[in-house]
Amino acid sequence: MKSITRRSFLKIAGAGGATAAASSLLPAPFSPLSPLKKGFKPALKEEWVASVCQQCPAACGIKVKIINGRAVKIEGNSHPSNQGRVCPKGQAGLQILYDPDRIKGPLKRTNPEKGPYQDPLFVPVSWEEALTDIASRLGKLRQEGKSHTVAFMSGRIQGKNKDIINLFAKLYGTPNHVGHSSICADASKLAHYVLDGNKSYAAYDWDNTNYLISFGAGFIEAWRPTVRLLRAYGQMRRGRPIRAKIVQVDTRLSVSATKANEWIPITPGTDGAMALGMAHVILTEGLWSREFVGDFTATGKRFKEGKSIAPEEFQEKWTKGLVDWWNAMLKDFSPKKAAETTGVPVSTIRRLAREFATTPPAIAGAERGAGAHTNGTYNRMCIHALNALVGSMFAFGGVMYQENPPYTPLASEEPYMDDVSKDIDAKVKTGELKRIDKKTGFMENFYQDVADNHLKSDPYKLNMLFIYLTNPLFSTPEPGRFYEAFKDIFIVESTPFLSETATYADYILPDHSYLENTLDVPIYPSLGYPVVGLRQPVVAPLYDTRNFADTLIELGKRAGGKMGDYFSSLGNFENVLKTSIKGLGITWEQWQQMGVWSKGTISYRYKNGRFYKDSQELDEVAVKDKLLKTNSGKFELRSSALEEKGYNPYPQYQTPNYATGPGYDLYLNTPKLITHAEGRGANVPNLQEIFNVEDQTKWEVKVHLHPEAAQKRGIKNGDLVWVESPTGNKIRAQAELFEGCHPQVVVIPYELGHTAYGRWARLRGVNPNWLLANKSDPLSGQSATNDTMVKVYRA
Ligand SMILES: Nc1nc2c(c(=O)[nH]1)N[C@H]1C(S)=C(S)[C@@H](COP(=O)(O)OP(=O)(O)OC[C@H]3O[C@@H](n4cnc5c(=O)[nH]c(N)nc54)[C@H](O)[C@@H]3O)O[C@H]1N2
Ligand SMILES: Nc1nc2c(c(=O)[nH]1)N[C@H]1C(S)=C(S)[C@@H](COP(=O)(O)OP(=O)(O)OC[C@H]3O[C@@H](n4cnc5c(=O)[nH]c(N)nc54)[C@H](O)[C@@H]3O)O[C@H]1N2
Ligand code: SF4
Ligand SMILES: [Mo]
Repeated sequence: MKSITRRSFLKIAGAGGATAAASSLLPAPFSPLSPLKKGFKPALKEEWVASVCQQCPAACGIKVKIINGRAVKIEGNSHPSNQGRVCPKGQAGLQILYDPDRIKGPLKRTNPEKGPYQDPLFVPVSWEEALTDIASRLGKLRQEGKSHTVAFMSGRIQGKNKDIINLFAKLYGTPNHVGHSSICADASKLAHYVLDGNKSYAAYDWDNTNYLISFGAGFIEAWRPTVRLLRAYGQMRRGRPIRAKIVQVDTRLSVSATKANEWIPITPGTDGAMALGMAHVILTEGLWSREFVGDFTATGKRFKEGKSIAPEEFQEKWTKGLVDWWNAMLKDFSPKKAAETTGVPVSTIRRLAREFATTPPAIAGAERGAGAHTNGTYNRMCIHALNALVGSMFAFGGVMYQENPPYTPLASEEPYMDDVSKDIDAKVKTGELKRIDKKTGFMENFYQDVADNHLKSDPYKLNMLFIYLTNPLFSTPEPGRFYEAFKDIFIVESTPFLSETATYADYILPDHSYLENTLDVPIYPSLGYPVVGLRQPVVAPLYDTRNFADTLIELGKRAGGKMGDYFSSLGNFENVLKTSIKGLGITWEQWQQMGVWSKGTISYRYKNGRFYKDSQELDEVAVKDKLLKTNSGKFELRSSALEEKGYNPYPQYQTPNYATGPGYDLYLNTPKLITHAEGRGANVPNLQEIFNVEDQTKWEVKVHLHPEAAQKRGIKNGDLVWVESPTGNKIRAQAELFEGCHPQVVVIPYELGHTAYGRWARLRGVNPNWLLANKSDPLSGQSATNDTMVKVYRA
């Protein structure tokens, strides 16, 4: 209401008309009447600038209203993903830009002691002084043969800045660019890779699907991209004659669950077992897609519980290993067994399996609820296998992958590698030199283990660490490990905010805030076709800050030698982007004006047993090349990729390796709410004002417990309780009794509990990560966020 009033007021004022009626609608303290009376002039210059949001990874297109050089309003731009909409986090972006606690220029630490209670005693320095010192330290370490002890840790890295970090690391001579993907959602990507050859999140044809079963993915509050999903939800439920059915499998009654047709509470970590039970039903009841999966060679044959099938009895089409999977895993995994494991009734598993298989096109989706467990990859494989059984891969209304944007590649760095960088590169390739995270097998990163490895000098100690858009002292399990580890590392932070990690920095070389920054931002897999937004400054930088990519390019130039030559040839980051977008066929000016480039169409489709590119049928070779990229070119239910590396190749259920002990009898769940802007939303007042729509809390978190669990412990609504975990840490907060908690689950939303960051975030609420044990899925490296058990008692 308020905004409408204000807007209509501006209209009237702009037209120079009477203002009394409009102004009387405004509450007194905000009334612009008085300045107007004193000769207030309507805006001199009013414009909209297109850019890209950074409050979460969804990369929505935004347009920002600028009046006389000041950003006053954020709205959605016409971008294919968000189509003119933004979520509350996107709206709140001005509070990032105009945050009074932003770091206003480079800072240097003067207190040599680092610790949770140590004031860094930062003093302002010039860019020149900071860069000269850092460049000389880098040079010295390199000369001493320690270039590999320099590392980068990065978080929300969206576009070509990733290439810049990787190029810097390669030319300088370190294998250590550790991204945060292993505390994010790597199990999903790996499950896709081992089954269908695509190491990627999937895209989904939401508008045309008729059935979604979501295993621990926050369909309309998290997952990604949130606004796209909110739009899809509207379309699925109201935008067409036949409504899609949505089933939310979750350990709590989330907003997504309340908005679904059904909420299926499940024992944490057992989603894979439920999916296996469903697969068993689909096969024994003959509900699989004959066109995608194939069929028995003889009529009348069936899958029967407990009975093996001979391989020659079944002729597969686009899957491979179905019979082996059935014999090894599925034949005995009856709905009864699935029910015992998951706590979901047999009749429900049966019914959902039947619905899923008979309501095409159907999607089995999942995210961190199923994946952030020690059995995360296998859980996700069981779920993703359902998509193959019903023929949803690349189908209309089904699951797809997304083409990458056709960027023009940057000049190859190979000719610019000198003896040091070549030597490091060779040692990494032969395995002689490990990364600091000691990632193995399929892992992309093993971020959460960096602290322990450094502390144990295994494989070595780090000397220098660059931090970009990540906050390990807050976001990791048992962050105390990082507080200990980072004491003796020389840290260069790029944050515009004094985060927990920044309090350990030796230098802060502050990045622009996102509304002052420049970056290409491709969307996550979602629409099925590539879209790249341009994040561009909507106002001139308020302070003495620099784009982190430009800071690195500058340090690269100062390295001299071949590395210096390479970075000099790049020039600056804007040039990098201008070169890259040539392949997109858009000019810089067009991109600036539109804020987005999009391919606009999905090329690849599957229909009735055949694959097509733009209606041209593909042969098996093309399918293997473009779509089912496994060794066999099939959806491998017996994964050759896993088998090659000596792992059990089947989608299967393994009991999670919960962190527990005597008396730890409740599972801890620390989900994201829609107001969660990664770990950065605690310092945004407008988001804190609406923080938790479920329990109506603002500026704090409560410990959610099922009333029965509370009663057993003598806990009443509003009591202060301790939550204690096997890490030895405990946190205290108010209890909120909620029937929407699984009776064995404690829910503490993730976002608050900062000891640093800014005046609004600091010392408000609790950070449940102090309770989480550092456990991981050995296949993907995914941090097992959901596998810690706790005890709860009255404080
Ligand atoms: N609002 C918001 N959205 C975001 C982000 C953000 O910062 N804010 N960040 C984005 C990022 S980086 C990511 S990785 C995605 C993650 O997206 P999601 O994975 O969807 O988000 P989470 O909240 O981590 O977990 C989802 C759900 O899993 C449930 N859950 C926990 N344990 C279990 C279990 O054992 N089984 C089942 N079935 N459910 C369980 C939780 O209750 C929660 O509802 O979100 C993205 N979208
Ligand atoms: N318990 C629990 N833990 C979780 C999750 C959960 O659901 N529950 N979710 C996990 C997931 S999915 C993810 S992706 C991670 C995210 O965790 P992180 O990768 O740590 O990301 P953030 O917490 O958002 O921290 C980003 C940091 O970057 C800095 N920063 C902010 N803006 C800018 C900028 O514009 N430029 C630069 N250079 N720096 C900036 C700030 O210091 C900020 O603290 O957390 C994980 N941790
Ligand atoms: S979904 Fe993410 S990118 Fe889109 S407006 Fe919300 S916070 Fe911004
Ligand atoms: Mo994430």
